[in-house]
Order: sequence, then structure tokens, then C-alpha cells
Amino acid sequence: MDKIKAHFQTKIGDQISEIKDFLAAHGDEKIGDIKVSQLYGGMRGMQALICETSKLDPDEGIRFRGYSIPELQEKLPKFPGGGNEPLPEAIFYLMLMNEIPTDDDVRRLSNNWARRSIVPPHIFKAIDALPVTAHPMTQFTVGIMALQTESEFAKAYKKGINKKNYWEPTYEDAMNLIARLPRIAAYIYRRRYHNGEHIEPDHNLDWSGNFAHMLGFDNEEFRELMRLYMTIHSDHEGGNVSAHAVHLVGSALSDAYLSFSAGMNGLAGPLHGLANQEVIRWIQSMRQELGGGLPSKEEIANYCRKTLAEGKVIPGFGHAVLRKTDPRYTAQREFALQHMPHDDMFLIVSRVYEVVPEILEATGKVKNPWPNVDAHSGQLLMHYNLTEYEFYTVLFGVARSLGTMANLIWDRAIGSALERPGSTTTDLLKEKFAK
Ligand code: HAX
Repeated sequence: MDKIKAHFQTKIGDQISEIKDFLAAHGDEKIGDIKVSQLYGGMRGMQALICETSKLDPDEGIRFRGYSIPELQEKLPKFPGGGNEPLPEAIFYLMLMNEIPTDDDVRRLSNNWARRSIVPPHIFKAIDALPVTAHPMTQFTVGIMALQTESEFAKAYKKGINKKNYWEPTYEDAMNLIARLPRIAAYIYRRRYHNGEHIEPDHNLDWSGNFAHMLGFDNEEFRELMRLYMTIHSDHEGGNVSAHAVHLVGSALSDAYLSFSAGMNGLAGPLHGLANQEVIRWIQSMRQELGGGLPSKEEIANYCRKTLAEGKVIPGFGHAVLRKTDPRYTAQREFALQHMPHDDMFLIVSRVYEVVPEILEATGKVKNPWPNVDAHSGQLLMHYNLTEYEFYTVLFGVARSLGTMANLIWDRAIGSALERPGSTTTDLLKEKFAK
């Protein structure tokens, strides 16, 4: 058993006993009441899931195992020789083990993923069967589904594995999937936008550095961006569409590939991860309509009002849980201020930030007028010439594997229950309250 897996195994028993004792002491206590409006309103605000890897506070934003983004930037290991941003290997280790890793832990994990990263040829053939113009997220989920043939969990289940050991093949699947996603994503990018001229991996680099390299971006600043991007997009507690979908599908003992592809189909929706492409599309159509250049605040405000009048959302703004500016937005803004303060698109994104909240507030219905993660990420990518915005959600998807897979391993380790909430009908509710 590899050292990382063996270290994880030492944690399982304690976690199971902690939950058992906690349930024995408090299992019958209530943590809230459910309003009828929540049943119709997407279950907003209803605490109905356990997710140990991260927790979202409406005002403060995300904390990963208790650490805020600035704390992670300070505490997590960096790429040796001058990296400033945390390594995504480190946040995965933190989420899985509930421990800040050492430089050695992170190097071991990086090497472990490099060893697992070979993608079988039939995955590329499955992707090649799609038209080259298919949306990159469609190509991505097809690639993930094709990889399901490699599932260790599915094989072990067929052989009759004892449920106590489910976590072991799930760990293998999760690690293999994370290790292989950058290759699959880069394949899709080069296939769609660079005439299928693929780039071989460079295993001297870390997971994100190698990903940047295979995409065709070989400068250190872009690699640093990828490290930051992968870290801040990795997890956002349990109830968002992608994380919840992975957990839900996984609860039927669907393996990591089946579960993760379900999450990616959710991420591909414009109210969730696809918002990162929509932001750039929206800014570009505004610029086109205004004849290029840097739009004034008044011009942006008019364009926002037009968007709302057409019954559309302003992408990159609002959130189902957050009620302040997303700290993932702030982290990206700081990166831009440090590396590209005079970039045209950065100036527009900053000006949009100054204009949109007031307009959304004036609608009287938007609960959070502030920007979310997706309002900024595209601008940073555009700056380094990754301009093909339909690819952006794939990057988000690769990052999201870190949190969802750490969770899936834990789900199988503690024997998480099949998720099966009840539903009711409007007639039955009416009957109940008529009495
Ligand atoms: N532009 C216009 N209207 C908006 C809005 C926005 N950015 N944000 C919310 N609203 C509207 C809602 O559509 C809703 O209108 P109706 O009552 O007419 O249906 C009303 O304001 C109340 O919505 P809410 O309670 O404030 O927000 P929700 O929890 O329902 O929705 C969303 C949260 C993120 C889906 C929403 O804010 C939105 O559509 N934002 C734009 C898309 C976006 O940026 N999505 C990415 C979110 C972050 C993420 O998951 N990233 O992956």
C-alpha cells in the first residue's frame, strides 16, 4: 500500500468512532425547521448534508478544513524554487487528511499522480468520435465516462468486496481520475483549438504545472495562475450542484467515474460553472456593441439594464449562499493587481464590479449583488492568451475533482448512506395546511 493511502487508513477508525459517539449523544436533536417555501425554492438554506472538506460562510466565504484562502496562501507548500501560490496537491492532502502537508508529503503526492497519469488510448478514441466542435464540457464528460472501464471499485464490487473495504478501490479510482484529468482536458483543448497538435507531459513539473505545459502555456506566471486557480476552485462545501451531484450519485455506490461525470454535467450549467465562459461572452458582446475600447461606467450600467430587461442574468454576480464579495474573486483580483494591473480586460472587470452591485440591488430581489468566482477567472486566462472561453469550465472541472474525490473517498470509508430524501405534492401540502 502506498504511503499516502496507508496514512489515510490510520484516520478512518477514529472518524467512524467520532461519528458513532456523536450520533449516540445527539442523533435525536434538531438543527432547524423546514419552511414550505424552501421546498419550492431549491432547498436554499436547508442544512441537509455533511461535508467535512470545506464550509461556506455567507459573509466570510469559503474555509477549507477551517482555513481561509489567505491562510492557505500562507501555510500550504509552494512549488520549489520560488512559487508563491499554494500547490493544489497540498489542498487535496489537507482536505483528505485534515492536516497541513509538509513539502515532502506534497512531493510524494505529485509523484504518485504522475505515476498514475497514463490515459488508455480508447479514451482519446471516444473523444475523437465527437465532432471537434462539440462543447469542451461534452467532450470532457465523454472522456470521463470512457475512463470508467478502468474502475477498480466496479471490478472489486463485481468480485464481492466486503463493504468495510469499499474505500480502498474508491481511493484508487479517485487518485487515478485526478491524475488523468489534466491529460484528458489538455487533449480536448489541443484537439479543439490547436489542430490536434498534442503535447507530451513533463513529469518534472507539478500537477498544475504539467497541465499548463500540456495545454501549451509554458511560462512560470501562467503555471502560478493554474496553481491558484486549481486551489480556489477545488471545493465549495457540499450543497453546490457539482459537489452534491457527485455525492448523490456516489451514494448509490456508483464508482468515482460515474459520480464525477454526473457532477461535471451539473457544472456545465450556466447558473453554475459555465458562468465563467458566460462572463467573457457577456463582456465581449458589450464591447462589440459599444465599438470596442474601455466602456464608461454609464455605458456598463446601460448594458446591465438592457441584459436585465431582456430577462437574462448578469453572469458572475450573485450566489445562492454568499452575501458578500466571494474571497475567490478577491484572490484573483489580487493576482491581477500583482501581475497585470494595466490589462484592458482587468480594467473592464474592475469597472463592472463598481457598477453591477448597485444595479442588482435596485431590482429589489437579488439577495447577493456581489461578484462570485466566475466574474474574474476568465480575465486572468485571457491575459495569458487562453482566449477560447468555451474551454474555461473544463478547467473548473479539473479543479473540482480535488474536493469531490476527497469527499467520495471519505463517503466510502465511513459507509455514508444512500441519499434518498422524501418528496411531496402541492395537493398533499394544501391538504395538510387546510386541516
Ligand atoms: N443577474 C440577474 N438576476 C439575478 C442575478 C444576476 N446575477 N442573481 C440573482 N438574480 C435573480 C434571480 O434570477 C431571481 O430572480 P427570479 O425571482 O425572477 O427568479 C432573484 O434574483 C432571486 O435570486 P437569488 O435568491 O438572489 O439567487 P439564487 O440563489 O436563486 O441564484 C445564482 C443564485 C448564482 C444562480 C444567481 O445569482 C445567478 O443566476 N447568477 C448569475 C449566474 C452566475 O454567476 N452563476 C455562478 C454562481 C457561482 C457558481 O456556482 N460558480 O460555479
